[in-house]
Amino acid sequence: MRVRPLKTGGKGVLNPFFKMSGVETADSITTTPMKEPIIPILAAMLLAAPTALLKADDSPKPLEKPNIVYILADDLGYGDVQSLNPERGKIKTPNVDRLVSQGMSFTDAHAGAAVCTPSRYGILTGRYAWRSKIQKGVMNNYGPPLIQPDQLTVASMLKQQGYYTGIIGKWHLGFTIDGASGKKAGAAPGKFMGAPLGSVTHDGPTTRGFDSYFGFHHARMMKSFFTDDRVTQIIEPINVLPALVTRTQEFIAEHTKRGHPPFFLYLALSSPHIPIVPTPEWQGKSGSLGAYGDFVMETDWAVGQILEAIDKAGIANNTIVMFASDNGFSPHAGKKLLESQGHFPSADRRGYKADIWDGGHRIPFVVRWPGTVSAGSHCDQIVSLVDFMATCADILKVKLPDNAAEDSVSILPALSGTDHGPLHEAIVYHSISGRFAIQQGQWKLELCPGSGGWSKDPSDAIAVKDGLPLIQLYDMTSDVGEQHNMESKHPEIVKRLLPLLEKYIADGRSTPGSKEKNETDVDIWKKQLNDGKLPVLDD
Ligand SMILES: [Ca+2]
Repeated sequence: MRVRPLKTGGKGVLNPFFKMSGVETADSITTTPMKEPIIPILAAMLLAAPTALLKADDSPKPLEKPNIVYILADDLGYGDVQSLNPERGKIKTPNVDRLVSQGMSFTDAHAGAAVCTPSRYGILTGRYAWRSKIQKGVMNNYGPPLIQPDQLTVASMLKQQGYYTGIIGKWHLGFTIDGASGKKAGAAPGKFMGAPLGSVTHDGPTTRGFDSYFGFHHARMMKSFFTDDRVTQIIEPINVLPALVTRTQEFIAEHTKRGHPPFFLYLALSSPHIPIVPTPEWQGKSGSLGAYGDFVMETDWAVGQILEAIDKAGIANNTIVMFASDNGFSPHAGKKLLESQGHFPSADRRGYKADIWDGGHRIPFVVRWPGTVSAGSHCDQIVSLVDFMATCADILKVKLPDNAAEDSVSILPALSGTDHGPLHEAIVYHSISGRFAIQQGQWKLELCPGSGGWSKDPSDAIAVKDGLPLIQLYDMTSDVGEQHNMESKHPEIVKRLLPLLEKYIADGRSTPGSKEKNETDVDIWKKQLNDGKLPVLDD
């Protein structure tokens, strides 16, 4: 199922971590990978004096663990990256294109949900957000954190492995300000949405596995910038992206000094989400593509600055760089103008951010890891952003507990070119209104009659009014644009996929392991959005 490599670059050389798979895969989350050359020494030690391994002094020196830089764009469409959408993408993105040429790009990568909050929850926890309290929409204000205090995050897991963990940018997973939510947080109503200087949070990112935080909560409150647990700066939206870049450059320089532990940096960019505010030097740069085109170009510049900082620090060979977007292109960013200019931000897919159709949740996803990932390779495995946690655990040979990363599957076999067959049994998507879809191989079943989101061609309400079927089934190999509903032609597929989704919900997980509990009841049908109707399915 793989086409690789498209450009130069031979078969990837396996990272030494994978060559030592027989050495250590213990249950402990504190397992430490070791250098390959040590294996023969270890074997000799085992033969000569088995107890020697128990002495700390004789422990092998740990192999330097790869740094992990996860760059998350906000609302960047798959088709906004020119090299991924060469025919219908008109915005120049040379830096992300360079990353594509140096790493593996995924043609079928998806966010766990079609909007910010639940998508980010999935990235950091490896769990679909509809298992948490949030069943639709996003967090609109400050508020109690969605991630539970004792819940393992990818940051806390990596921290246990000796990583320094930092987040720069947008959180959008809830925290309270001085114990308060929303406007109670101190905003002057109608004037300034955000928390004033000096405001303190006691349940922010630094309580969820991150050693440091420099950023904001979400777009509407992006002026209030936190350093760790308090607001230390008020930054105008137009200056936010440059501020994130500067702080990231400093972070990389600081954390690559000799003797510093490996780091995980989660860089959640503010762009190209609204407010669309390119700086003066980028205004007009995309010509007829407007402010959004300019802002995507500035976002691409930001990625280039980060790659340059990594090169400058001399860590490129031991740093995994991942680049993704949290959901599809937002239609509020001016789709009419862009499409009139021949630029199609969802590429060949139907719909946009918020929708259950692919335009809502199919996103650009690129991984660069010299020595493991073949340069210029492409992968058509269906993968999810919720796979991040299991992938990191696999790289570090950590066994995750049953009550963590319940929906996360390691994509390491795809990255190292050793995958045979699908990584996921099936994958679940969720729209802004809480509509579900499940995809297994070519078949995608959607439990709603319309877009499930903002698109009106048709929206669910219009589809119900028009008497359209209350479910949609698409063959994503022959009908990638989701134009031909096959639900009546292939009831046997519906009968196969629906119980699988129901099982995933009931089991509290979609991966092997003990059954876990969701944090609330999950309403699979949302029949109030169907005028109270449920689909009639053949027995
Ligand atoms: Ca977003």
